[in-house]
Amino acid sequence: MKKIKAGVIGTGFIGPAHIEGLRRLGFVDVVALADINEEVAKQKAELLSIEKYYGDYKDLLNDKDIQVVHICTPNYLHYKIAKEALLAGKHVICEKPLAMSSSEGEELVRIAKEKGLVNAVHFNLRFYPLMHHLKKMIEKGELGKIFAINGSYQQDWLLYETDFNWRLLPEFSGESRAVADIGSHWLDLIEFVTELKVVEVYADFATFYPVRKKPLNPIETYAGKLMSAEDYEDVKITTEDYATVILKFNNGAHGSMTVNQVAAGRKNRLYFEIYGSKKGVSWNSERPNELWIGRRDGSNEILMKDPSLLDAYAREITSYPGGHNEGFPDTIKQMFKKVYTYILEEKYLRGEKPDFPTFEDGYREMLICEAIVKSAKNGCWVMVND
Ligand code: SOE
Repeated sequence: MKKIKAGVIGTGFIGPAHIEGLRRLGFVDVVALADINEEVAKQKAELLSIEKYYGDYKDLLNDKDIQVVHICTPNYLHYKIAKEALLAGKHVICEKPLAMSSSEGEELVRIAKEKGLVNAVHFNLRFYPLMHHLKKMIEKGELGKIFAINGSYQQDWLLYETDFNWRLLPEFSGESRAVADIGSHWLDLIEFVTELKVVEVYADFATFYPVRKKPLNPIETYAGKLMSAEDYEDVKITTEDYATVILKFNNGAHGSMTVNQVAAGRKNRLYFEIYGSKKGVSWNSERPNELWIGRRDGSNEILMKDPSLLDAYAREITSYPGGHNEGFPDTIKQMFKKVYTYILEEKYLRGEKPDFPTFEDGYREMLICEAIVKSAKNGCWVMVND
């Protein structure tokens, strides 16, 4: 079988997860990686058994073997590298958020279109089979008219003032932190399953630690949990630890989203509940194989992920029978399977609609995020530009 060759830029927390997902497909060879300098790149390449390594991402972009580039760097590099990769003729899979501003996002959408290249943003949470199933339930009208959508995305890896990461600093992560980092997943997932659009937002932000203690040596995402409280310097923090956003949707539904990166005990929990005129549903990413379905005039139920019980659209992204849990790494594999099949079967050359999140979706999240930041600053309702 013909294999597609990929290169991964950035090998912190998420880069190795991309590499693992790609390897599980069987028809993709990860031939090279790039990191901040040659020494780090070499170390990571040995650790991950990757043939070629580059201390400068530009050399990876010039590598003629590589057809697809994965951008797994801190946020501030996404736009710059994605643009250069597209101009170098590579298909691009970029981490979220796509860029630092909607104008950058819009430019990437335009360039990808002009170049006719495949582009994807890593909103992998769509690829829990029950999320694909729920999308079909809603499409078939099983929930009725949607009235209310509420939920949260909460984590505790930044709970202590000694927890530190590049995401805390606006020059690396953008003006917003929690909303851009994890709120973007929640918003993308809700718009994906409901096919509704957020049209107006009202936000309240809080930064509980206006000053944090930064370790003198670099550390990776989530690694702070293992450090002791010494050798730190004080750093001023302006990005939000917490946000609650009230939402209005284009069908008249109302909702709210809370994001919190200092929520003790919540490791990485995306939660939502959607209430319609016929049924309600709720789901939590820490128990991803269970969907609660609520009724007023009958028994509530828990639908367990089992291919035989799912819509064909969801069955397509399950790899194991019921009772065999599929989790976070599986969402990555399933998303990449769609993207790489699209490339392999040259669907982009025929203009077929991609069935995965593209730069358009990344741009859309940038627009919502900007409206949320504006609302938090000005204390008023803000329309989402479209
Ligand atoms: C950190 O909050 C993070 O790694 C996010 O950036 C990811 O998108 C999420 O999947 C896990 O947490």
